[in-house]
Amino acid sequence: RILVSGGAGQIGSELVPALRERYGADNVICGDIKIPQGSLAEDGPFVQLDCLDEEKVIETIKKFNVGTIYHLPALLSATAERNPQKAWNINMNGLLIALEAAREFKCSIFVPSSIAAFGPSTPRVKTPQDTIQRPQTIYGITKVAGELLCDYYFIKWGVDARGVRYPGIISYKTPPGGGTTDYAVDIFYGAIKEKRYECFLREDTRLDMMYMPDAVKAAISLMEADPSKLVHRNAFNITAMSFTPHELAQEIKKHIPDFVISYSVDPLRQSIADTWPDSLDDTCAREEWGWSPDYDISQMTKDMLENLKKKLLN
Ligand code: VAH
Repeated sequence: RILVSGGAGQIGSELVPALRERYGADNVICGDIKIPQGSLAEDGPFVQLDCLDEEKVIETIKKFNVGTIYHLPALLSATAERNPQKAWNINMNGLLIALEAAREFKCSIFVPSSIAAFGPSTPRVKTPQDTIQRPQTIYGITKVAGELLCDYYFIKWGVDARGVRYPGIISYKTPPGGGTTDYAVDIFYGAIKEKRYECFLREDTRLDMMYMPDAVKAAISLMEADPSKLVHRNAFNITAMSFTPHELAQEIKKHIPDFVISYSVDPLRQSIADTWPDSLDDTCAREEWGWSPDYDISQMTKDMLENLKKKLLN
């Protein structure tokens, strides 16, 4: 069976249903510290699970005979920067507990990293898979440390740990969760509700992004990949598109011609975004486990507006 820890978060809310669809609802346990509304807790097994509660994590793995863990709990970049000690505790001690459990019970484990794992001294354009990683945000530090810890558990104990460096993820099912890239989610709410959006990043801030269906596909594809073909493990560069707030606003205007974007830069989140790459090179993911995205900026924008309209206007 599969345990998705942090399963009620931004990625988990869409990964859990996709896994249940693929493997059968009863085989996918959603665990989260907060009990979600709706289908996550109704369509299959749900466990109230604090990733820092080692006993409960082990009890859950034994009770459900878990063979694969998707470990998603983390404070995202902006939230983490406001509470670095709490971010270290959740992002690192939560991960250590999951890795120890994976080692003891021979589970495979998916642990997401992020473009935040790169810093200002990293090559910004077509950032290579193997390059310097000296992030200057606590979130990025926990992501690099997480990558190293996962590779350590693989090298030392053979734990089947795999991960991807996610770019900003855009989705309509959950509200934005304290990330720097979340302007690219907020903007759609503003476009539909008020035909305007005040963006907290500069109009020329270029960042890698990905639509949620591709983010979910990447996690499942990597965990189903033939391990003998994996040269890398933690964690693969993956991307789907790279755009600026100005370019995204132009794309939205193709559907809502009188949409207006304005800018009121948030120094904290701008300083975070300025340390991240402009575009990733995801050749290794493509070569080692067949990665390829389905959504580009125009397909994502069309699908986001259609689905968010339904959600907001019903
Ligand atoms: C954040 N959405 O903004 C997350 C992600 C690359 C960004 O890690 O913190």
